[in-house]
Amino acid sequence: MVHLTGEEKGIVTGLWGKVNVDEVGGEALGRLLVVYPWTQRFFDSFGDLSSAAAVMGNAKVKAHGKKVLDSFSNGMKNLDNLKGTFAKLSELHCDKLHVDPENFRLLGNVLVCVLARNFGKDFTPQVQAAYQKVVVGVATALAHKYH
Ligand code: HEG
Repeated sequence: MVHLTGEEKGIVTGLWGKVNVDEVGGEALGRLLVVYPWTQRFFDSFGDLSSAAAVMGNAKVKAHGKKVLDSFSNGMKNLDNLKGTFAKLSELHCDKLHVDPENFRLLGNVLVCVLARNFGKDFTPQVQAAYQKVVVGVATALAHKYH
């Protein structure tokens, strides 16, 4: 299990307060679908995903990205209990959605890229290190109930 120091928790929650959750979720999910196109197979009801521009402008991608990031935000408030926080969602993604947990890791890294882009020079290596721990922690928690 990942462990964040008190300082890292402060870094992560401090920056998260400035994140535009409505935008960043859609941006991260959209980029996941563009950069790793095989992930589109989970979203065949989302309509036009035929080009990068179509994906990034797709309203369903934006809405689902927001839903995912809201859930991620909930994890940020429960950094000491990620496995408990994501237990139900882990079961859902395994049993009902059949999402390969590797995709959680890919999305986490894409999210770090989006944060780096949005925060520019404020996204120092120290900030990145703290966030990488969080995204690994969330991905591990989401994979925890897989069988
Ligand atoms: Mg998942 C639904 C959270 C990564 C594919 N995802 C959901 C829902 C939440 C969620 C909260 C709604 C659950 C519900 O309806 O009760 N997802 C979530 C998180 C993360 C994640 C927190 C990672 C940080 N999801 C993820 C990835 C994929 C995926 C990487 C596939 C590449 N999620 C997926 C699909 C659905 C959800 C296909 C159902 C979408 C729908 O049809 O509404």
